[in-house]
Amino acid sequence: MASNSSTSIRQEQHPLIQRLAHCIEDVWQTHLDLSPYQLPEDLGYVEGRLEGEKLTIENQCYQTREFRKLHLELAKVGKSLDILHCVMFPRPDYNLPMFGTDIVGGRGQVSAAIVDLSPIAPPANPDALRRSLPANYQTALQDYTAPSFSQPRDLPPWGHIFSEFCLFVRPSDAAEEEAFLAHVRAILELHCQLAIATPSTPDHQADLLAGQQLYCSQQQQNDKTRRVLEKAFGDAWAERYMTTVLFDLPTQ
Ligand code: BLA
Repeated sequence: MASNSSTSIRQEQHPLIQRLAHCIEDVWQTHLDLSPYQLPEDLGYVEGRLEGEKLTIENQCYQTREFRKLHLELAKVGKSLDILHCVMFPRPDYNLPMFGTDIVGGRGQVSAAIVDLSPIAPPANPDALRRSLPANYQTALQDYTAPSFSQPRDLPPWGHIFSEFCLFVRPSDAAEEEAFLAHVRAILELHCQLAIATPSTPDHQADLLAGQQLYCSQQQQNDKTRRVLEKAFGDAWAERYMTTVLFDLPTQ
């Protein structure tokens, strides 16, 4: 599945990132029927260097019956920063949450590891702050015990898009890295299994698109991601990349 170039960047990355990338591909291939997805122009493999260190980005993208876009990105900034980013965008005629994970590490240490199934459908109760997860996801996640970590991290102000089950930590040792990997695998397997069992319901598309729109506009406010991209590629390129590759919306 991986191209030769992605094999090469991967071999240089933090071991947790290598293992998580392999895990995501494995779960996708096992549970889903993958077709290719064309990224805008040639944004599959990108290298940039404006100030400071070289940034290399490698993207893999697929689509399936239920998902408009499955995106796995690996990025490397010089020798100091390794990044894994993955988002699964549902088609708007499927009432599914948004799976997202991000790992940021470097120099042997992971500083941020986050995974969530984020709610997209309008809240069941109009006064509720959060959008809501489908009932079968809610039940499955309530029944599942997530591992605990010694260094939980606080979400930034734009992070209200994430669910109550969101896990955001700084793994403190090899055992916690292992626990994070196992947790992402469990969440991803659950998601793939529930997604393929979910029927298409075309009548809620506008609401579900609005939910995805909110998710993307909040993620686009992540200044830490934006700054890394701006330093290597400039402001306009970073804006285009964040809105067309990382957090784009269906063109319809
Ligand atoms: C944090 N993301 C970060 C950080 C960097 C990046 C440098 C700061 C690390 C830290 O605080 O320890 C950089 N992430 C990137 C770059 C890309 C990337 C350059 O994906 C891509 C090229 N981010 C996501 C997704 C989620 C996410 C899908 O892309 C969640 C599902 C979350 N990343 C996320 C959060 C933070 C973060 C919540 C912490 C932000 C903060 O504390 O302000």
